[in-house]
Amino acid sequence: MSERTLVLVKPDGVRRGLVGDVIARIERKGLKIVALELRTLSAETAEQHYEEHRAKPFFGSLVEFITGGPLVALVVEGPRAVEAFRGLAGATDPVSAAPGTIRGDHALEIQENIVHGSDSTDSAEREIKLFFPDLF
Ligand code: RTP
Ligand code: MG
Repeated sequence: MSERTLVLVKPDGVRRGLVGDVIARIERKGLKIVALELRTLSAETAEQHYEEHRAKPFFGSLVEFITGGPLVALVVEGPRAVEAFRGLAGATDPVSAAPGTIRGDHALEIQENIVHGSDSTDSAEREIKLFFPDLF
């Protein structure tokens, strides 16, 4: 059964020229890209996207970071795509992320960790609606 997940190449990833690397890993894994857009998020969209973290101490900083430059949003499809992309991304903290993962290979800072991937099929549906309302 195929499912969809929302992937973001965050502004640090775009700034550092890592869009191609992330897309290559998605394609090499066999996942399919069904939507892709370069855009700069408004604070409102960023706050909605990261709603679950609203009460966390890093929320303000996270919103500032994610709106601080263009990002690339993708909808990625395939068997267990949510889990498959989380595997490609690696652990949230890039220092702990395994070498061979996107975060493990490219980052050291917990906030500037290159990519986002939905954490469940419910989150994926909510996030895809927010970024690509016309896709459903
Ligand atoms: P994401 O939502 O971006 O895919 O990352 P994730 O599921 O692996 O991690 P999550 O707990 O959802 O955190 C969302 C993003 O917030 C930033 N963060 N900063 N300063 C901090 O302690 C801290 N913790 C998390 C990261 O950019 C993380 O990806
Ligand atoms: Mg998350």
